[in-house]
Amino acid sequence: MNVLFLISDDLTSTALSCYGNEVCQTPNIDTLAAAGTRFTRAYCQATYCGPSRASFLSGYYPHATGVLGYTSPRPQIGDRQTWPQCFKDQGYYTARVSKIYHMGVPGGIETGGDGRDHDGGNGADDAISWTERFNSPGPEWKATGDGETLENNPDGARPVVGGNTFVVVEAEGDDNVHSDGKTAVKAADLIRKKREQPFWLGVGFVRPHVPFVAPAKYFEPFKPYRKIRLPERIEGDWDDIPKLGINYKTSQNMKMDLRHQRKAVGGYYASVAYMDAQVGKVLAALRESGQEENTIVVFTSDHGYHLGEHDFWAKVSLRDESSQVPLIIKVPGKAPGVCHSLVEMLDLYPTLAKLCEVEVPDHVQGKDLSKLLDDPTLAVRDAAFCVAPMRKGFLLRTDRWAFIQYKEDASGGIELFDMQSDPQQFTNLASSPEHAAVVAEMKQRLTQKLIDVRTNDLVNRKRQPAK
Ligand SMILES: [Ca+2]
Repeated sequence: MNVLFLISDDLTSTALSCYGNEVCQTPNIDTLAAAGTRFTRAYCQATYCGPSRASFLSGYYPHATGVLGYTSPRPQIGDRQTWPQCFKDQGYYTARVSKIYHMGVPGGIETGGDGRDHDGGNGADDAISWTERFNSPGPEWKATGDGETLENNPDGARPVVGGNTFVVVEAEGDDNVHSDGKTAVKAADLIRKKREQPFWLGVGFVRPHVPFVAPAKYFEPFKPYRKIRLPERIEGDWDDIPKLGINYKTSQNMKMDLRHQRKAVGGYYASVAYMDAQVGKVLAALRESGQEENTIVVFTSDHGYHLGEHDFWAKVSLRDESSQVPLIIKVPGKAPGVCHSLVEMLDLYPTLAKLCEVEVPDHVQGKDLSKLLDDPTLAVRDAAFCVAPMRKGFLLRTDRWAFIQYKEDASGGIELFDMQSDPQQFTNLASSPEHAAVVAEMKQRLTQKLIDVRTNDLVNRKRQPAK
């Protein structure tokens, strides 16, 4: 079996039509979902690129390696095999196109590296994981077209800028002007190429990560932007949550009025629609190459995203919109299904290894999900674990509860949401006396989870400082 691993950047499942979005249409991802197993409760292990990617690629939780920022896990894991490396060592051709390990967006895409001095311009990449690797440079925010900076631009005086900033560009030209278009072309080439070995091909799309840049036609379904519906908001929503629970980007600190907010959602959706079209090209190439019946396809994102819920925007938050990820696994010959089990991105490494009969190293901290692909009513976990080191935050997500704690001793505050009666997470129950027992139990479970995470074969290893 080949593995085709498709990963979008900063994609919340709530923006996909196969996860219920009625405005943003993603027909290509939907087709894959209809033919595979769609997971409704998959969680990343960290809510921003660097630590999330280092985690599922290395097989360790962020607090096992200590990779909580934008570095490669390699100095921490020594000669232990990453997920693609494990396949490479057992006879696979492994390649990445564009962003698989962390890479700065838009900086790294503009330059074809990551805009930082890591690994010769390949970001937090890990050369030994790959037989070959390819970058997909693109103009990003400098693309020719109709551009506007939405963030911190109340009077409209700010020009279109780069960096991690909400910018929309309705671009001139076709799909292949941009990074993801080039990524699809390269991935299709690699799929068509006949080779002796099976492949593990990682295809990294950078949209819908900011800047929201796509060919103008992808914006049309979302115009006029004034018709975009923003999420429900309630009075006093922030009053019962700790300071660290207020996300790092909000409508207020980004100075985005309702017009800016609606355009941000429209720009995000256009970026998702553009990315979905590129996914379609890669899947068409797979079909045309005659390898659909011996290729496992995975589609996911490195973490989720807020589109105005609670007046929060972007990533980092540990609420479901940000910590939950889309996850579709299609295995040839297996019946399609929808699986509601809690699962983690860490589970991908052992699951794909099992499905491909590749030997999994002992260090891997995830669980094998392969039996869920035969029977989606099964469950493998009673909780998913996710962190936001930037906010010193920890999430333990069980069937019923979302328990979020800030700082290891909880001194930064606690949030407890009843996901059955309050799926939008409006009411923090952490200080309600009738939930004291639940809080105490979840606190204890979180403490134990961190102990388990830190009990691993790296513990006695002399750490090399991260690059
Ligand atoms: Ca990301």
